[in-house]
Amino acid sequence: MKEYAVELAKKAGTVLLQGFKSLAFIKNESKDPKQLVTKFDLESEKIIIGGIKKKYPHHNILSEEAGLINKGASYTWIVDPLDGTGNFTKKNPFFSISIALRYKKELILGIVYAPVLDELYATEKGKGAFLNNNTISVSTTHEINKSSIVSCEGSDRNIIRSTKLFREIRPDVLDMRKLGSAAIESAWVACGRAEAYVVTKINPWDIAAGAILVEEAGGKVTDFKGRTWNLNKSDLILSNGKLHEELLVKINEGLKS
Ligand code: LIP
Repeated sequence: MKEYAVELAKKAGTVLLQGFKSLAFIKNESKDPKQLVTKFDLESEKIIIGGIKKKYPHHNILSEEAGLINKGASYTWIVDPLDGTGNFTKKNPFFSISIALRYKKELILGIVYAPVLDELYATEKGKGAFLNNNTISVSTTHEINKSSIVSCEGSDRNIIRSTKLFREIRPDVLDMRKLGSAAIESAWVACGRAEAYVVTKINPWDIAAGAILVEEAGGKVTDFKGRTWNLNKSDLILSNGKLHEELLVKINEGLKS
């Protein structure tokens, strides 16, 4: 199933790459300016969902544009055909495809593919995490003043809330950035380019593959109370594990302010 997911991600990536290179102007197909959907999200989704339906017709699929296709199965594919649509439309190469697979309540596979960066992150439960077939692991940094944090508000319309987190965390860390693709942001934690990713109100398709990548790379994923995370929880922190508790304190201080 992993090989097949990689194949679909690469196929969809080729289409996104062609669109990215050729595009002069990309139309937002959605009426809501904050809810970007381009024809490329839809084309990519068609390839991935079509592929899953063909090979695994009895599996459930949860996808950003198509919603939930519920077959009552134990397996659910969780797909973001274009994560970072805002970047894509602005010719920023930080966009990706995210494909995860859940068996019952457990994530068992995750693929994040960033076609312009030519980076393919892949993991399976219990088998470690890989970037372009090389093993990756979270960073060993445990000093907060040496840490780089990635962060975004997800689909939170209450921007003040995520700004509070930024205000509380930013003074104590080396750097804090918003990359514009949750899947890439989590993959960066998995490969040690950032110490943590802090996000509010994120959708399951944006984060599912990234979450299992971070766990398999030796990191930690929890909600803001430090409790076990699951796909129904949209506020979360993914970290290298070493700074997790310290960041949780800051997050909760920030939210109180
Ligand atoms: C996007 C995320 C991004 C987040 C946006 C949005 P999309 O996903 O990955 O980091 O800030 O709110 O959810 O919509 O491009 O798939």
